[in-house]
Amino acid sequence: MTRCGFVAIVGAPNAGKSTLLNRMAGAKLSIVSPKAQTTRFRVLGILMQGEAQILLVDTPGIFAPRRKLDRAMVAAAWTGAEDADLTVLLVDARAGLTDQVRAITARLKGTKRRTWLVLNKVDICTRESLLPLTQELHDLVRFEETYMLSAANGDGVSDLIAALAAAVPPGPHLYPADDLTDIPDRLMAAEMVREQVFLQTHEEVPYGTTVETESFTERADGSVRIDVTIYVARAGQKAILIGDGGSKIKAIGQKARIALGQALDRTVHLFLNVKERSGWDEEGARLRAIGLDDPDRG
Ligand SMILES: Nc1nc2c(ncn2[C@@H]2O[C@H](COP(=O)(O)OP(=O)(O)OP(=O)(O)O)[C@@H](O)[C@H]2O)c(=O)[nH]1
Ligand SMILES: [Mg+2]
Repeated sequence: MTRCGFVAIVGAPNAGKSTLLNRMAGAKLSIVSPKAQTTRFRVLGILMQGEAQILLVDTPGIFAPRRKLDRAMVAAAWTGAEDADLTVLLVDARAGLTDQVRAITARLKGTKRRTWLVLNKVDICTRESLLPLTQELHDLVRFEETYMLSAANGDGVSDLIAALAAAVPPGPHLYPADDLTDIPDRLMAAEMVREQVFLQTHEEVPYGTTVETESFTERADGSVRIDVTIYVARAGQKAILIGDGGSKIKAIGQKARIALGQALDRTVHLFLNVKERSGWDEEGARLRAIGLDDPDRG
């Protein structure tokens, strides 16, 4: 009997949701950085485990949003949870029960949906801290199951996969067995560039940036030419992104091209263009370009 179901991974920013998705899927599908609010939209990872197809949904971290962009991100996270057969609350065990985690549990508590607790980053925690944290969280939400793991080094991840394979409902598979995700290559290209912006710039620059693929052209030799625009909110951010003599944008392009070549499994010619566009983070069209719904339109 085949099984298939959506499993949404929700949690505070920086809990390690994208790292866990990539680890479980065995491929880099969702971008990761040490900075909070890296993921901006839902990312699907398709995982085959015996007869089961687990449709993992990575979501943006949930926090108190202000900008339209932030509100759209948080809405996408909750929609991911509401559309799923099962929700995994991922908690950074070292950070513990923060106000952000508390706020998420308050909302999860009200749902009748199946919810599991997963404590992450056990590689940087003391064992003694894990049980009291589990207890505190169980006092807030009725979790069906609890797992402890390290998404970074993989410890404990196979147990979670096996349990999810048994827990998703019976039913036909929704995707071909060898698909890894449904993310279009154009969006993957923009994301790999945005990841480098998150890794190579600091303070407000990553948050002032959005990335869109303008053109994606296959060449006769099997390689692909990709033109990407990086929008920034302010002139100062543009100067930082370009760097002295173009050094920063060059470094961003080099790293992104390598990651993208691996993701697409072909030679990539990547061209980056930086444009200033103040207020992009309040623009519905910029949000739709990355697959987010405008939170101010019903
Ligand atoms: N030590 C350790 N670090 C981890 C682990 N899992 C993730 N990290 C690190 O935590 C940071 C955040 O990881 P992400 O996967 O981007 O976190 P996220 O929950 O997707 O974050 P947002 O997309 O911003 O909500 C990165 O620096 C990861 O390398 C883990 O198990 N152990
Ligand atoms: Mg993420």
